[in-house]
Amino acid sequence: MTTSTVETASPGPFTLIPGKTALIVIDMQRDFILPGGFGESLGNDVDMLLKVVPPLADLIAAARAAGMLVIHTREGHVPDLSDCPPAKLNRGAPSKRIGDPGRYGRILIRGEYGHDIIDELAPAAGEVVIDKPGKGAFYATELQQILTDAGITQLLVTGVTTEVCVHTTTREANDRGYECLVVSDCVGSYFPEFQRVGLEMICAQGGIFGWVADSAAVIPAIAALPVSSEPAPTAQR
Ligand code: TIU
Repeated sequence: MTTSTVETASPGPFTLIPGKTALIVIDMQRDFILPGGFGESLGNDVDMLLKVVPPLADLIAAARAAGMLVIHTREGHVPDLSDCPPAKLNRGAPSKRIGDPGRYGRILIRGEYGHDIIDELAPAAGEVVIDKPGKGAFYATELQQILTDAGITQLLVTGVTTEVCVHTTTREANDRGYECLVVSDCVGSYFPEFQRVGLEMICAQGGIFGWVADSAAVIPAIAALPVSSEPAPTAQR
């Protein structure tokens, strides 16, 4: 089997295994990325997340070209909020709460415009989209079954935010035995300090949660993989 290695990953080289690696793109939704959405209602500067979009678009394109499984996630809730615990709904003092009307429809509600993924990173036909009520992509979703069915053992982790949904998902994946490489310029935080420390925490202690490398290192490694001939899993949308 022809593998490909990201030599400059921290804490050490990360070898991509063709057919066993998936790209997961976490919560690149209008509600987090665009002004007027949930992220901004929490008091955050959403400009911090926009810079993730160009390198992530390039990474997704490389993964698609290699025939790699690409999985998108969306954080949100059903319209009656029955899947949103009061502890999440009532936390903090946002200017708008989950379910309130916002610039892009009801905030973080499935089916609303703001809940969907930004146009620049729209899922391609047939790509998996996981709707998740929590911060982690494994909690109360079909993700683990999809990965098992596809024979995936490694995840390239991207999306927002680094210290919240990216971290929670990486930790969940690590506990389930997946090897995770977090792509540093393809994850974003509203807080520069959290971005820096969040990435350090992933690969500290010999890679306690996984590996970290930037897209300039990961994209050529993906391009060097043989193109997978496996059929893409059925769309979940
Ligand atoms: N997707 C995700 O990270 N959800 C959040 O609520 N992130 C925050 O940083 N608030």
